[in-house]
Amino acid sequence: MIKGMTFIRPVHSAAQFDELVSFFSALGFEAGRGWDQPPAREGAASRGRPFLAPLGNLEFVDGRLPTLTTDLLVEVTSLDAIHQVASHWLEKNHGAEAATRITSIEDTHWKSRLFTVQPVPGFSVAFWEREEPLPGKAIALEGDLSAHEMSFAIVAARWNSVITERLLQGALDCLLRSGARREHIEVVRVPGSWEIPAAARQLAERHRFDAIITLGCLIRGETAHYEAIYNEVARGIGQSQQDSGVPHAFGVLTCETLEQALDRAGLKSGNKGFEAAAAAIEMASLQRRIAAATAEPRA
Ligand code: DLZ
Repeated sequence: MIKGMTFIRPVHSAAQFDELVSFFSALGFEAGRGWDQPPAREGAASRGRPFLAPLGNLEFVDGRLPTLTTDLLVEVTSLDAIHQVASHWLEKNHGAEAATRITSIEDTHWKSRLFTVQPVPGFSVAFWEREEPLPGKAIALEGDLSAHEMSFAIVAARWNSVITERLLQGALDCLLRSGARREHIEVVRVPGSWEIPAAARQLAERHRFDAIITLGCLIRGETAHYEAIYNEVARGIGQSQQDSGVPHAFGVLTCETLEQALDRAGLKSGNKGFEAAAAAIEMASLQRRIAAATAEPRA
């Protein structure tokens, strides 16, 4: 099964390597797991620093290219903000030369806007944004799956921890791959699912988090008053969401058996922790978009 693609870019000096790492970090790319290799007997030392984006693809083009002069195309959602960060980085690192290394934002022949920047000589990146975010579809307000600059709290129950720890790993995996930073994720553990609503509410009321992710596992066969507990947990989480206005993702599994719970925690039927985190990101993003779209009264 294909898992990922890596576009390797050799850099021929330590200074340029450091500059590229600084530039890509400044723009908010998530850093992958880097590596440093000491000098081998007949070779020099080497190091690698991967940068990740939520989506990537390798595109072959026959005919007119989207842009002629670039090594890498990066699709973004806030092109003007990215242009500002790139210009600022260039001014800080290259002073008077900065203006010669970045173009202004221009329309393309493919219903998009684009600019090109050269963080180091010989390597250029083009950033672009679609004019129509959903080509072919009616424009609707929708959240995306970028968790960049977002904060999350995860409330995980310890009861049935063999399941809830897997849900937690799934949720963290989703948040980190989507651009959230580890230091912007607060993990809170509670004894059982019954305690999730109280902790979720307290966290939501701080208004420090863009969304709350709740993770627990109730197994019918092993839980007395299963229906009553489940209903109360669901009601409590829903009420915390409505009262606070902070999105709460519901990742509390309700299963007949432990085997069924394992399937939903990463074995056969996906990982519901991952899915809950994706829903949390989308709702946090949607909330920002609704706020932005409705800030000004219609003319
Ligand atoms: C007591 C209990 C039982 C029987 N079963 C579960 C369960 O399947 N999943 C779960 O998350 N928690 C369970 N609990 C613990 C309660 O949620 C709660 O933590 C305790 O009753 C203490 O208030």
